[in-house]
Amino acid sequence: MSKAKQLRDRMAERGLVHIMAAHSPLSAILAEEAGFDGLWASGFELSALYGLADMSLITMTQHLDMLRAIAGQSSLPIVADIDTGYGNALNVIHAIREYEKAGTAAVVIEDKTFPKVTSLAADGRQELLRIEEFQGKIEAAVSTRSDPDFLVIARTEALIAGLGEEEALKRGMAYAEAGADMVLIHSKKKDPAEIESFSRAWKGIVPLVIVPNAYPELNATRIRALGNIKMTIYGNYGIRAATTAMQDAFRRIIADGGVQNVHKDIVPVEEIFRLQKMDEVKADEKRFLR
Ligand code: SPV
Ligand code: MG
Repeated sequence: MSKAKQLRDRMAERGLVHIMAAHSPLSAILAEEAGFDGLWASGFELSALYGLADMSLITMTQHLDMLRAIAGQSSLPIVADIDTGYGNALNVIHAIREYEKAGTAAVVIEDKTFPKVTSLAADGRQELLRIEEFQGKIEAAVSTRSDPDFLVIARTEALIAGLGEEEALKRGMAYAEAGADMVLIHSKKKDPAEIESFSRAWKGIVPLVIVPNAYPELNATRIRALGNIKMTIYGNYGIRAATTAMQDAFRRIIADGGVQNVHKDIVPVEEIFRLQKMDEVKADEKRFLR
């Protein structure tokens, strides 16, 4: 069964899937162990991993390289954040071929112009494509996929750009008509009211996806109550959790003048050995090294 089918089946069975951001194979392993339904190959997280802003600075090759490394260490389906699709509809065709070959289950393409500006930044320069042009990109993605279960998710940034609910609904409907399997509606409001209102007003034929980065109170119970949101992506929680843990440990080591205190509060090296599957390596050593 393809990973795309696995993701579709899980959505049908559970009603709502929880997708965790992964910026590395290690974070993907940890997300799988924690019980998530899939992984989000986040542009924001990978950019941050390189110490860069999420502004189309990371190339498709860099993103694909990391995605392949993640796919090699996790059995979870991967939802790839391909930003604007790296250009126009022709770039999208190339991207879909490459992402499908790399083992992706779904892609999210957003209706911003290339190069994009990250969505949550205050005063971000948020320019949107013409609806027809973005429909062309969605149609290109849908007609390029070879696995019919591969999900093409259209993301509208209309609320992020401050264009209001009516424009966001119009865009979402137009993208669903162009063949998108789901519509991702993004918001940077601290209050979930904007997303809840959009979800109640949504009359489209396809389900919704959300990324509750700015409005964390919208938990699974509230999401399920809305009825038409089938996927929730925890878009920057991996890199934020990792940063919190490293900042804390690094600051304590400097403050304490050594690792004598901090070592008790972080995982022992044996836990890293477990994640590296050292037992398998040891068994192979015994078996093959002569
Ligand atoms: C990402 O994780 O790269 C996203 C979500 O696209 S956000 O950064 O909130 O726009
Ligand atoms: Mg992104």
